Amino acid sequence: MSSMKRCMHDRARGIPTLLAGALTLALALTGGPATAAQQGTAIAAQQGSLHELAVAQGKYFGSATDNPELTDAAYTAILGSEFGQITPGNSMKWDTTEPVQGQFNFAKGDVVTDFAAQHGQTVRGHTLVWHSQLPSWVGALPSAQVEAAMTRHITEEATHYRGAVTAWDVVNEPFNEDGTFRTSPFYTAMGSDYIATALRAAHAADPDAKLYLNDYNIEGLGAKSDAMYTLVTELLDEGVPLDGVGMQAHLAVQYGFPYQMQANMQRFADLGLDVAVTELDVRMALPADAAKTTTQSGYYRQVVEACLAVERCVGITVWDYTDKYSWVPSTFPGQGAANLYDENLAPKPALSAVRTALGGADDGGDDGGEGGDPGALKAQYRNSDSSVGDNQIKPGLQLVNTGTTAVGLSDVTLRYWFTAGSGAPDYRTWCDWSPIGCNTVTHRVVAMDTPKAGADHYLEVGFGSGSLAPGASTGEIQMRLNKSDWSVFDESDDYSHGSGTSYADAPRIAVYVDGEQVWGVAP
Ligand code: G2I
Repeated sequence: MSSMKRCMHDRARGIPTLLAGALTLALALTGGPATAAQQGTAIAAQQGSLHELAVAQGKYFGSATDNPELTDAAYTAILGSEFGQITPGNSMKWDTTEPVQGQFNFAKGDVVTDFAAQHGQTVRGHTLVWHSQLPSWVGALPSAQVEAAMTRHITEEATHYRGAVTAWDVVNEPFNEDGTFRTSPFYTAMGSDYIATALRAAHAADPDAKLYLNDYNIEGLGAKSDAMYTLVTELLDEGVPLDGVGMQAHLAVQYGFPYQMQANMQRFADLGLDVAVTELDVRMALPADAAKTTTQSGYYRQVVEACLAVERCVGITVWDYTDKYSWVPSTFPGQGAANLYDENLAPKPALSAVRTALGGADDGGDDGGEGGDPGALKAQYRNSDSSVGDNQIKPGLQLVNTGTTAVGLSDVTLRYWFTAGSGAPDYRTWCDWSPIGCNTVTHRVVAMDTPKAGADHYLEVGFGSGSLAPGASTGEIQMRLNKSDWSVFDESDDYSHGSGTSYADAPRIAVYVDGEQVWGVAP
């Protein structure tokens, strides 16, 4: 068992103690009565902190942090109680740790690892080799000296944090958007070989740390994630020490949800790698409004769902947990509100969405649904597949709002149950066409813990955003799925399978709002 997994299990055994201590902790750190935000934290902790909920699913839940914030007692109370993993946002970067060649300074990073040790948290080290926040002396070195400087930097830092850092972002952001290698002093001096060299140096310095390559815009299928996939395949073939791929997940409501995030995670997992969501936030153009907030909650939820559906997805880290300390407004003027808690450390709808997605009890907070009567939804189905014995299942689905108020779609999911038969246990799912746009339709296959007659898996269909007006239908959503080895199904006994070729009400397809069933009969 890996050190990180071992630690997660140890923390799971420690839950009751943590729960009992949550309110005391909030009070102790401020030395006075708990503020509203702290009381909120204590209540949340009684229901299970984000990390405790994640541990129950075999994952961790973490947050970035930074040295200036660690003097904010209200902030650290939540950081220490809700999160089981922290990542230093800046304090382990090269400009901080080796500002002058050969002069190492780990004081700021040590503050972060000390905080983690005091709160039973693991630390993701971020980052050993990156083109940014790189002191100018590195770029000024003659090419022939860059490899030695890089190896020395990695060796010193990874050795210093042995035992305190469980996973390293060894190389950060190696790719351009089109999948070509990004230019940096390292690439200029060594070509893409710098990546293997860096991984080998990190492994030599700390053989127990999990070693990652980390990048943004590789969350979905696309040119950049293809480039990462090709790179890691080659590194593994060459026997280079590599444990995982970090997907930063700096999302924005205006850019849509990453295309096929779960399938993308799964393809890396299928190579034998761990996957981690390392820097999750979901920004928006300010001011926030109900629609953007609903979309944001849906994105957070979908990231959690994707991670939960992929066994090798080890956990999720948010880049930081509060709007108070977000990097977004200074980098994208006019944008913000990207985090789970607002600037006053009050929980936002996205927090409820994450908590619910992790299997926690709904705390009664508004998690971004748009109100309306959630019971007034129904599923309709038609069979778009004439063969019951081929290698694909093709349900046509539509969702209808039979009520009198609009329903926010980002909290709605549909389930179509089927039997897998023999063959590969992993799936490809497709939305082939829908008038609402397949890019707003999310889909995955979930294996049931307890198989039922005609059902050991279900196709889950959800929505990234949007709302359904009273009386409206999504129109048809042409879904399709296959096993990764294209082996055949026997659909004749599938619970949700029907033979009708035009749309009709489908009680064997269930509709859920916020995970609560509002239509249909489950097997
Ligand atoms: O840009 C967001 C993240 C993208 N992925 C890699 C991460 O390392 C990166 O983190 C951010 C930090 O959260 C920011 O805090 O990286 C930024 C720099 O690329 C950090 O911003 C810098 C400011 O630009 C500096 O002016 C400031 O001195 O933070 C520094 C320390 O507060």
